[in-house]
Parts: sequence; C-alpha cells; structure tokens
Amino acid sequence: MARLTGTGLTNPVRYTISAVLFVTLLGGLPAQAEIVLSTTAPATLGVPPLTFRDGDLVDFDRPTETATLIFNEDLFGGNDEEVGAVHVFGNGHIVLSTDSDAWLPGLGFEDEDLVKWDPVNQTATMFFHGDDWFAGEEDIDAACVLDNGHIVLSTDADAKIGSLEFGDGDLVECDPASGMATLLFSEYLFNSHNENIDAVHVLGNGHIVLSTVADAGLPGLNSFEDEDLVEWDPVGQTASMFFEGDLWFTHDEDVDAAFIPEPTTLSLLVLGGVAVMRRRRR
Ligand SMILES: [Ca+2]
Ligand SMILES: [Ca+2]
Ligand SMILES: [Ca+2]
Ligand SMILES: [Ca+2]
Repeated sequence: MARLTGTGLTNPVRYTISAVLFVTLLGGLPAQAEIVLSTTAPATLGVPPLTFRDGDLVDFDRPTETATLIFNEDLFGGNDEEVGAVHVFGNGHIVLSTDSDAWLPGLGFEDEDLVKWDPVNQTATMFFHGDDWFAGEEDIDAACVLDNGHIVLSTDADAKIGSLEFGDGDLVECDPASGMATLLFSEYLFNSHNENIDAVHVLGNGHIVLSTVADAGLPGLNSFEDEDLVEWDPVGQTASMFFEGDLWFTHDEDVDAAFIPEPTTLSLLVLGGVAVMRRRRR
C-alpha cells in the first residue's frame, strides 16, 4: 500500500520537475531575447558596436549583445528612407513600411502600404495595399502579421477602415479574407488616454509588445520611454518592461519598428525531447 502511494506521488513530482525544466529552458531561449528593430535616427547597439540608420533593420541578440544588419537602407535605390514597421517571416522574407513613398527593386509603393522583401531574390512585392483598405491616405507606422494571416497595424494619424474609426494610439486587426478590421488595443488604456504607437509585435501568448512616439505610461508601468518596448498583457490588463532602451543604446533613441522572433518549432521539439529524456532517466 505504501509502495503504491509512493509511486503515485513520485510520478507527478517527476513530471512537475521536467515541466519546470522545460519551461525554464524555454524562458532562457536566446530567441526570446532577440529583437529585430529600427530607430528614428542613427543609433548604435552591440559588442562590437554596430551603428545603423533609420532605414536599416537590425537583429539584436541581448545575451550575446550581437547586432546584425538584416536590411540595408541602400536597397531603396540609394534614396534616404525611414523604415517604420517590420515583420519577419520564418523564411526570412521581411515585411516593412516606410514613412514616405519609396521604391525597392521590383516595386514602387506608398507610406500606407506594407511590402514584402525577398532577401534571396532581392525583390519586393505588395503585401498590404493601403488604398484597398483605408478611407483616406494614411501612413502605417507599426505592423505585425499574426499566424492566422491577420495583420495588426497602427497609423500615424486618425484613420478609417470600413466603419471602424481609430486613432494613432490604437491597434487594429485586419482580416484579409473578410476585408474587416476590428480594434485590438485602445489608446484609452494609456495613462494619458492619448499616445501614438509606433511599433507593435503580438507574441504567441497574445501579449502585445509596443513602443510609443513619446514617453508614456500604462497600468503596471507608469513611465517608459519612446526607446523602450513594453509588453501589455490584455488579460491581466497590466504592462511590464520588455526591452529597456537605456540598457542597450549608447544614446537616447526612439524605436519605431520591432519584431520578436519566437522559438522555432524545431527548438520546441529539441527541448521537449530533452525534458522527456531527463524524465525517463530519473
Ligand atoms: Ca526607422
Ligand atoms: Ca509607413
Ligand atoms: Ca501610430
Ligand atoms: Ca518609439
């Protein structure tokens, strides 16, 4: 009887230890600490230091402090452009928006568009055509593509899609299949009830990582800067610091585009395998 009870207790304990190990490993994944970003002016990150421009995109890995240029502003036909929104697909294709009308090999586009850049074939295609969505002329200043193909975006001024009117600090979710847009995040949530969002990434757990044009505050985090990335928990209705610019930039900057790589399916499988093997060995 004692033996049966012991077995019954030990397995859940072992399982719990493995689960904790699994989650701990996941939490410590370098991918979770990696950020693709752009700034509004020339900035410097990393060791050795990498200085980049407002139209460049940099991949910054916090554990190793490695900054890598993944998109070069020179690609805009040699023109001076400002990149203000980014998303990166698993195949390395980059979705971006610029602050003014621009050109990339294969495509001329507007500031209200999202274009997809293929870094292998060095060609751009239209990804989100602003004219098909917005009632007026707009400028997309933040964007993220969800796993279901929906596009989360912000504009730099009041805008309208269908019957949905929204402000520069709101986030709307567009469904390309239906052509409908819904409000995902209201700027009323900011302490001031009025900010301008200039970067967004929606994490796999539904939390929203965002940056603002000016210093701002949200419930749970009363003060953050335009160079910070803040994580908003829509269930708990609370914010926490995700990326504190002061810790990494050599000067004060303004982050105006961000993408957070998630752990890949392969990483999950490898870590899952490690957890199972450790459980069996105990
Ligand atoms: Ca920029
Ligand atoms: Ca834009
Ligand atoms: Ca905005
Ligand atoms: Ca910002």
